[in-house]
Amino acid sequence: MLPDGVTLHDGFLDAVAQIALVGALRTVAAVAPPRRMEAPNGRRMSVAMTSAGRVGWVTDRKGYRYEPRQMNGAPWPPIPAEALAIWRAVSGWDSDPDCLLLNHYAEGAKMGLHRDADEGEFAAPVVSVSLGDPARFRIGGLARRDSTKSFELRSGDVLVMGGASRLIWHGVDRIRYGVSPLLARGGRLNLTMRVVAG
Ligand code: MD3
Ligand code: FE
Repeated sequence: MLPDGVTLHDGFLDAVAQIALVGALRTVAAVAPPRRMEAPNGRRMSVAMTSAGRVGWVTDRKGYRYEPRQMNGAPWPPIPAEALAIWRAVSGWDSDPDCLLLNHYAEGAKMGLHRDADEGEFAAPVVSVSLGDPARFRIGGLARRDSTKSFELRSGDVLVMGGASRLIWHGVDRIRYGVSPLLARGGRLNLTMRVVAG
């Protein structure tokens, strides 16, 4: 059983759609290369991240925030049409996201338990798409100390986090590196689409 507001579309993307989406994300990464950014505590994240859209999510010693430009001053690339089509199919939200956050997990990368609370519109859901190697995803409750459970996210799965679950704690314990043939260098891509401006 998933918490209220969480919808897992198991195997939403077939192999052909996954390959097309990876191709579109390669274009994003060419314009805005994923970086392992510094958290406010000074530790570098193991996940390499980049963005597309009006704003991108960044972190450094100063904190977490959304910025209209990359570190080099260039704007973020547009959100690919293939990703917008997924948002329009599953989000139930009547406008498009203004940020796509792209996470790359190389062998050994993980993401600690956190909440996504830097956005300006918590009524809108977050839509996540998993590509490549499977991940052990951990999900808790609205309070940090709430009990957690975990399940596997596989290539082609689409997860919608909305309503009562929009601000729950979640993270990625580990990936099972080398399982999926989708990405040439292995690893996992996760993209999340968000509404940052209200
Ligand atoms: C639950 N990414 O980028 S996606 C993130 O697999 C993030 O890369 C993970 O957490 C990943 O912030 C998990 C699933 C997900 C995305 C957004 C959420 C779960 C969420 C927002 C609220 C609650
Ligand atoms: Fe998150």
